[in-house]
Amino acid sequence: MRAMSSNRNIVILTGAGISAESGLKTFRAEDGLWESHPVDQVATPEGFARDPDLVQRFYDERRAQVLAASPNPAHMALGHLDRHFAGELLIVTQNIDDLHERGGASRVLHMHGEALSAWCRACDARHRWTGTLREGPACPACGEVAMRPDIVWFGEMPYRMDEIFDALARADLFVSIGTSGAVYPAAGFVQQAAAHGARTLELNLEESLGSRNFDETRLGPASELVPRWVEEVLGR
Ligand code: BV8
Repeated sequence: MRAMSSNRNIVILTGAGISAESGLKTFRAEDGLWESHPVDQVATPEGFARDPDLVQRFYDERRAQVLAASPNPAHMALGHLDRHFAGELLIVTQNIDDLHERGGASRVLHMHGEALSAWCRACDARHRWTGTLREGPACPACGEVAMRPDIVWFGEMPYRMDEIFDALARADLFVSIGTSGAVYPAAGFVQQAAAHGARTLELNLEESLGSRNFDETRLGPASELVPRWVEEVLGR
C-alpha cells in the first residue's frame, strides 16, 4: 500500500471519541449522553416541540461543558496537520464542540451543528452563543423570542452535504477518528470514499460498527494514535 506521506487529498471524519479525553461525554458508552436523556427526548424536533425547556437545558449544559473543556493531543495534532499539510484537507466533524478550532484547525465542517451557535427560527439568523437559551432571549437580529440550538437533530438534514460528498469523491485518503459508525449519513462516508478509490483508515478505541469497511483499523486512544498518524502523513 502506498506510503501515508504520499497522500495529497485527505478527508477526516471525527466523532465524540476524539473529544472523550477532553472530558466530553460520548453518546453510546454506558455512562453516555443518551443514558440520562433518551435520544428522542432531546435530539429530535419532536422532542423539542414536546418539551422545549428540557431540550434547551440539555444543550445549555452541553454548551457550558464545551466552554470548560480543552483540546487534547489529538485535536492539537490535527491542528498541526492543518497548518503544515500542503495538500487538500477537510475535517468533517459530527461533534458540536469547538475543540478542533481551539486545537488549531481551520478547515473544519460541523455537519451536525455547533453547541456555541444559536439559530433563530423567525429570521433564520445564526449567532455565536456562549450563554444559555432556556430563558428565551430575543434574537439579536430580529428581536423575536424564537432561538433554538443550532444542532442537527435526528430526522434533520446534516449541514453542507454537497461539500462533503464532493470532498469524498476527490479524496485519496479517508480517515475516521473516534466514531462508532452508528449514525447515517456519516457512517456511510467510508464506503463513498472507497468507491472513488480512496484508501481508508480507522483510528478508534475499539472495533466500530463500520470497521469491516476500512482498509486498516488501528485501536487505541485518539490522544496516542492521532499524533503518531500525523507524523506519518507529514513524513517525519
Ligand atoms: C438524516 C447532534 C436525511 C446532536 C447527532 C440511513 C440513511 C440516512 C439516514 C438514516 C439511515 N438510517 C437511519 C437514519 C436516520 C438517522 C440515523 O442514522 N439513525 C441511527 C440511530 C440509525 N440519521 C439522521 O436522522 C440524520 N439525518 O438522515 O437526514 C439525510 C439522508 C441522507 C443524506 C442526507 C440527509 C441526522 C443525524 C444527526 C443526529 N445528531 N448529533 C447532539 O450532539 O446532541 S448524532 C450523534 O451521534 C453524533 O453527532 C454522531 O453523529 C452520532 C454518533 O456518535 P459518535 O460521534 O460516533 O459517538 P459514539 O458515542 O456513538 O461513539 C464514540 C466512539 O468513540 C466509540 O466507537 C468509542 O469506542 C470511541 N472512543 C471513545 N473514547 C475514545 C474513542 N476513540 C478514540 N479515543 C478515545 N479516547
